[in-house]
Amino acid sequence: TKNIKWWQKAVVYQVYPRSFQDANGDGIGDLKGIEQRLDYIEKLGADVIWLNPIYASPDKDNGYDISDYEDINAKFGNMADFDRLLQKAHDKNIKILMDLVVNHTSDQHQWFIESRTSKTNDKRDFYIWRDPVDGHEPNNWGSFFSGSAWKFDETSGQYYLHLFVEGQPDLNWVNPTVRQSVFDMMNFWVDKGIDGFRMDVISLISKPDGLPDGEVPEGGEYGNADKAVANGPHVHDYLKEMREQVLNRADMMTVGEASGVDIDNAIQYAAKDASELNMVFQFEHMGLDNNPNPALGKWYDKKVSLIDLKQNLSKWQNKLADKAWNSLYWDNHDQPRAVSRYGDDRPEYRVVSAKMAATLLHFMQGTPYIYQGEEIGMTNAYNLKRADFDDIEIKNAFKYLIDKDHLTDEETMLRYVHAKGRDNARTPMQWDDSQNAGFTTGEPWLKLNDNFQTINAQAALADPQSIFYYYQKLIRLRHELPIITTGIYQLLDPDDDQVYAYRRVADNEQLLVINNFTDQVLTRHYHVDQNADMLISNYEDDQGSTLRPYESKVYRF
Ligand code: TEU
Ligand code: CA
Repeated sequence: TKNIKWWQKAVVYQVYPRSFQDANGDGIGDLKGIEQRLDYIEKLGADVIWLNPIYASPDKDNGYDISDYEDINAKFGNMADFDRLLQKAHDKNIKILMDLVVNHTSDQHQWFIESRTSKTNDKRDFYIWRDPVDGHEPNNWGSFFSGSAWKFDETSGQYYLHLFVEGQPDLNWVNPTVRQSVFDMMNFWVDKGIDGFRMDVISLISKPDGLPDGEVPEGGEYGNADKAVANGPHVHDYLKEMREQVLNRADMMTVGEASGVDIDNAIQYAAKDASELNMVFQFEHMGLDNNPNPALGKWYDKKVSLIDLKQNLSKWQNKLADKAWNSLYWDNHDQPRAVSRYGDDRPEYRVVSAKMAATLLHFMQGTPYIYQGEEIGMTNAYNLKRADFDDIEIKNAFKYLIDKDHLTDEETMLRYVHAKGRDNARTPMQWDDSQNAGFTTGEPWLKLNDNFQTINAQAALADPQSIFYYYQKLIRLRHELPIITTGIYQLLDPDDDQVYAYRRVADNEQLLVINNFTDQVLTRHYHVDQNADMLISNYEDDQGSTLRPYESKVYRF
């Protein structure tokens, strides 16, 4: 319990503002809507809200393309609405984590508008401009969202780099004026009293010298920019500089979204000495159910192997212990729904398996993140068809993988999108069974999941056995029992491909966490002390060595 930081005991609730609550009937969630729902988040017991980007943006990538960092997207409200939300959250002892998107800006940001006017403009060097090579792109990098990562600009005859969509030009962090401008902007928010930052693709800000080609996956057209760019030569210097200029000015929480980061990198980013960040979102467990054909990347519909999942999560638990700090997540606005991916969203198993997945994650060491709707077991949105999708990643994937590269067919692709697409997480929050699920009185910006009449917050709040109250209890247990924060993690039976069991061990106490990952009745024998208490379970009684479908139980002794 000594030296435990507040964010090590905290549970974060992620709010995707566009889809949380619409207060003015325009079909888009907004800041006033979040304010109206603070009681709900307080009831759940979360300590921190992470807000996805709410800044001015042309919304080419739902707010991850920012045109003014110090202004609020008019769809969401204005700065007074933000200030009031922050105040109201603080009144409830809920902290607010802001999304920081500084690998790139929007092409509508003033910096880029000036930068693209000419080669000699004093903002030219704010971005990454290169001459064509033999009339082509400067290197082979592909964008994360399909196609080339370079866009030719007629005005000056040069290309600019965009690792994401064309409207997201990458900032040139080598330029000290860029770094200073970013730090000044961050301090604007720190001065408002926000409680920390979630840093978008922060592992990509330092590009490798000479921008070398990336490896081309078999059957693919472009080089892997993620691998080529992640953990570049100066990223740790930049973060140390950010720590000195911004982060040390208050007791803040920081989490770096870190694609392409392995254990050794993570230990550097999130080292205990707090010279850089508090923790990172690592992606390894998110890639375990990728398509075996690397050219298709994440687009696939087979479930993860439990053995692989155990191996991976346990590696992170063990290797970061005492050196750095883990973040724990099953889903977010970029990932499908946890119950559909790691549990079983068939009606008879949805509730029990959502609780199982929650138990598995919430007894690990690290800071857990709950994505809006996860706490009521919202599922993937199988009712959306190609024309219904809004997400640029999904749209481009259809366009390239089917129409252009012929790597798959439309029907298969739709299956993959139903399993993995980002819009699964982005359909509006399901509050009740009224029209549009209580999300909006207008026309929702993205089609609702058609199961909202059975799956909604109102129903969950009325049912003492609901997933909501199970999450509430998980959060309370984490606040009350230091062993969940500090205990040593020990995986049991790494070769069991049906049950994920582990122990947390402290001086005079231990927890035994048992999770049946299947829809089968199984028999397993674990050593359970005579005096053990059942801390939490998703069934009403304990049948000892018999494990019912998706049964989860945690003993304490
Ligand atoms: O995501 C970064 C990232 O790595 C994504 O490409 C992720 O792999 C992908 O969405 C999974 O399908 C962040 C944000 O979370 C995402 O919403 C943004 O689109 C992206 O950065 C660009 O800012
Ligand atoms: Ca609105």
